[in-house]
Amino acid sequence: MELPAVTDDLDRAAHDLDEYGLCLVSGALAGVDLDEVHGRLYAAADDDLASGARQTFAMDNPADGSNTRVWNLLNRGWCFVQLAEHPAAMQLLRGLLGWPLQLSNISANITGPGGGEMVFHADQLYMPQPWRGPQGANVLWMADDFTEANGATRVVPGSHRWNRTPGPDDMGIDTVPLEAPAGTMCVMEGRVWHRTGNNVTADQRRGGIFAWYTIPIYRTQENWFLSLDPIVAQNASDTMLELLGYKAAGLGLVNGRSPR
Ligand SMILES: O=C(O)CCC(=O)C(=O)O
Repeated sequence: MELPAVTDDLDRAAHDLDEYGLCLVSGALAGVDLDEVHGRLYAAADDDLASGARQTFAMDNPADGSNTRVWNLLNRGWCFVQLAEHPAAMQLLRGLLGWPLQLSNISANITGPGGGEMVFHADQLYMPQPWRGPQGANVLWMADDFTEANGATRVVPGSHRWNRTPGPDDMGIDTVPLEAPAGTMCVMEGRVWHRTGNNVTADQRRGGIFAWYTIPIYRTQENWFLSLDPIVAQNASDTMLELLGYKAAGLGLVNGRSPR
C-alpha cells in the first residue's frame, strides 16, 4: 500500500485523487503565509485554553486531553478564509465534486505528545449508503511537518473504491501515515478510510487544518448563519459567499432569490 507522490502538478493531483482517493500537493500555500497560518492557529488554541473554551475531540476517546480541536477557523484569522477558498483546492474540488459546493466546516485538529489515535472513519459516514461516489472531500492543510511519530493522519489509499464506511471488523486494517512537510495540502475524498495517528513524541504538536466540503444537499456541520463573524461575511469574495450559502441558486433562497 503506497501513497501518491507529493506533486505540484494539479493534473497529476486530480489523477491521484481518482486512483488513490487522495492527493498531496506541495507548496500549495502560495499566496498564503505558512508562518501566519501556524502562528494564528496556535494563538487561537492558546486563547481557547485561556478562556476555558478549549475542546478536545478525539472522538473515540473524549478524555484524551492531549488533543485540541479549534473550531470555525474563519473567525480566527483572514488567512484561514484564504485557505478555505484557495484556488488549488477549488480546482481539485470542482473537478471531483462539481459546483456549487458548500464549506461544511473548517477546524483544526492538534495532536499533542501522548495523543491517542482517533476512531477509523470515512468523512461521509453520515451520508446514506450505498455510496456511488464522493459526496464531499476534506482538504487538509499541514501547519506542521506531518510525521509518523507526531501523529500524521493514517489513511488507507484506494479505500474510496469500497464505497462504505469501515465497520468493527475493519479496525485492524493496514494504514499508511500521511507524511509530508508543513505547507502541504492533501485533498482526500469523503470515502477514504482514515484516522489521526498516535503522537509518540515527547514534545511535538501536530496541527492539521481540515476544511470539509460537500455537495450542497446536506446540512453544514458548522451553522455559519449563527456562528460566522459578520465581518467575514461582509468582506467575503463571491466564491466564499457561495461556499457559505450566502449566495445560492436552487436551495437556500430567501423569497425565491439568492440572499446576496
Ligand atoms: O487529525 C487527523 O489526523 C484526522 C482528523 C479527522 O479525521 C477528522 O477530523 O475527521
